[in-house]
Amino acid sequence: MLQGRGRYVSDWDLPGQAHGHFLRADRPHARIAAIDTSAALAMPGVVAVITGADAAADGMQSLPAAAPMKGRGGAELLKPPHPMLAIDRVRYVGEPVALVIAETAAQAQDAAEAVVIEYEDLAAVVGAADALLPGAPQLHDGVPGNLALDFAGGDEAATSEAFRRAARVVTLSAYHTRVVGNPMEPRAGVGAWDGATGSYTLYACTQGASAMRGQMAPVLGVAPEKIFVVAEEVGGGFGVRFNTYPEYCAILLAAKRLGRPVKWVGTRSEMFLADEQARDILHQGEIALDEAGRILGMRFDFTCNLGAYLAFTGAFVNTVNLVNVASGVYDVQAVSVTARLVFTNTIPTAAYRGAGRPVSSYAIERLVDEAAHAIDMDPAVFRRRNLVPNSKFPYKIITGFEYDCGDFEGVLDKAVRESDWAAFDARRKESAARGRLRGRGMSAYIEASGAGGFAPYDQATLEWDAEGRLTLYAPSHNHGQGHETTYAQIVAGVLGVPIESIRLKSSVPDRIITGNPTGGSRSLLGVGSVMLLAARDVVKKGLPLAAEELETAEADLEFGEGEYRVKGTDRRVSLLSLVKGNPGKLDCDMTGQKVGSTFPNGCHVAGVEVEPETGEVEVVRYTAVDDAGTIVNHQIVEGQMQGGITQGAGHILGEQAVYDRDTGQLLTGSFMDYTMPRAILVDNLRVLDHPVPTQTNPLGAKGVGEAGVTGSMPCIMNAVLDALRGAGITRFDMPANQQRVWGALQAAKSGKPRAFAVDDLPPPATWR
Ligand code: MCN
Repeated sequence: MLQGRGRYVSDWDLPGQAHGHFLRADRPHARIAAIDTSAALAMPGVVAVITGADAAADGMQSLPAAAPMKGRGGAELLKPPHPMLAIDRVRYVGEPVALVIAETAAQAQDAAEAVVIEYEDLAAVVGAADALLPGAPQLHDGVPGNLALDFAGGDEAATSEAFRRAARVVTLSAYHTRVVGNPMEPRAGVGAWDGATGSYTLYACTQGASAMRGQMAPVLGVAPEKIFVVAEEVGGGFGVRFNTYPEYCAILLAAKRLGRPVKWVGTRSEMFLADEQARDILHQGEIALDEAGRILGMRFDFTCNLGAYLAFTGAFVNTVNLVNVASGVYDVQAVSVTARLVFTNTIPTAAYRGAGRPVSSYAIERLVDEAAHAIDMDPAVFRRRNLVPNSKFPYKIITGFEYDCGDFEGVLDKAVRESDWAAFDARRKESAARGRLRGRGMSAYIEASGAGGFAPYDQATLEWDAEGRLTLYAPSHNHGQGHETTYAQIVAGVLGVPIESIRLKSSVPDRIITGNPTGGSRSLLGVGSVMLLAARDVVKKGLPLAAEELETAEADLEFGEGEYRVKGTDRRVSLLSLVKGNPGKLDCDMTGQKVGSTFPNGCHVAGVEVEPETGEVEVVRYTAVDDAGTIVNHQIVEGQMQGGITQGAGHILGEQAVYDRDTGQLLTGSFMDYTMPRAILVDNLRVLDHPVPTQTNPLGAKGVGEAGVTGSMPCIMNAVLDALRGAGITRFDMPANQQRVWGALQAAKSGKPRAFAVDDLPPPATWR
């Protein structure tokens, strides 16, 4: 990378390649009456135009989707077909309708304008709540009322009973705004077909080849082993590079049809219309309290916007990840979660850093804060009173999951201490003296990381070269998480070889490594654990070789610092000399056992200042105390937390994808309209470890890649509202952008306060 030799997807060029351009739907919902490609085919350089009908004629199938949980009464998730190129009907602005292939990318783009599509417009709906209304436009045959799944988790009866006993009930509804992932590298792909072996190769920006292979195999109608996915540098993933996409399948089909590679490089504007988006969830929450401020029960109802089709992880984020930590860090056994997964005429939504857990954490931690304020109790004291005490681990939560270990009390106490929580009034006064409103917010979050149920196991391969350099092959892809460093640290730590002699590779041509891609903050505890086991296996394999070399029994040997020693003597042989003398014998191919979920948790405290004249919010202090289990590399963990916290701050303070309700167009389709967070968004950010190692994986590690987002979103919003309370505002919700904050302040000043938050929704029937 430093020498400029890093290869992103658009850096790959294959001999004889043609270039593709996708013609996309310019309207949200319409029947395709006819497509005329004749003028386009006559344009200079044009090789072919492929439509949905062509793909269907070639036997191409729907993109698949995971169905992790059933709905009420065992109902199945409804999965309508998701074609790679629209057939008969388009359902969102940006949906690929045709792939134009030409000798150059510019020729393909020009020719796309000559494709004539005759549409018959249909009524469209972009909001999930609207799509559920009687008479709403219907997106798919076989999905009545646009409802893909009516999901219920937890214990509804126990929860209702807790609410009947409550001395006080506090409610909070919120809309979790829709966001665009926006990795730095716009999506691109180069597809190739090898007729001799009947196999496809795809160069793609991906978080891991195995997921892509598994998802594309049923679409293309080949075994997963017939698909190779290559990715060297990937400019960011953030969850939206986890799944395969229609475009990837279409360029592979095109490569097969034409017998030559096809390359497509998306633009930033295209990514606003073509990458999976995230969140867009309306929720309603309710908490039941007793006289002493103890939580008796909580219930949440989510209305989740799936977009026009079910993305592979679309149902996952809105079911499993909304219930797996439904009671948060609190000792409460009466919790229920319901969610309705709804189709609308928008871009499909899917996993995005946190993948449902930030939504769950936001619902819990905003509600808990609201409850503390409602009973006039310090939010830190209220939380402390309700935490799962250390004496109760392992703690089984009502939705079936188990927190194996933790020290929630110690984490919160440390956050209170380190953030100087008690001296807040002095800081508030000091800010007020400068004309600024100051607020303090807390969140005590927990999330499930790591189960990685998409692959049967994780594989790691360790291969030595003749010079004693080691290459590690992993199924997970590194695109900013520092795997080259941490996996190498783990292996070097066991083998005692120089860390700089270790290389990491994943997603390489002609090699299939089974396992989970990068996602769910599981790479360290899943793949990292297998690296540890593989390194230990190398030491074991070297034992007979060392014994032979030293003419002694294996039992007389010990291994440390890269050498085998005859115990109690100075006779020794280095691992590297055995590697060089026995080519291939010390390579290792290891498959690890499936690891379970881990439960990273923490307590975050944010201090914000609001400038009343402009509505600008600044995060002026942030203290994060996190339990990520055993830490392999603090600097990397700190970087991951900084990134996650800033990403969460970006979502709260500005990011929002907005659709026009009337036209179904994405109004925030470029960086002119969509606020991307900046690195400087969170000032004075401190990340402190509070490790409680888990027994659920050999490393004792818990995931960190997403925890920052899960912790920071409710924390910062709680702080903003706390600041606004100083101006008499009691209800406000994300996005806390300048315009909305200023609007709320102006309304409060004028004596006609307006709620900059969703209205309280009528309670779902099952709650009463
Ligand atoms: N680590 C550690 N000690 C721990 C836990 C983790 O040293 N106790 C290290 C790991 O070795 C690894 C890093 O921290 O180098 C992150 O590890 P982990 O929590 O296992 O997460 P993953 O590597 O699986 O990364 C996935 C996670 C996800 S799901 C998203 S989304 C995300 C994220 O990581 N996308 C990112 N962080 C990102 N960072 C960058 N720069 N770019 C993205 O797209």
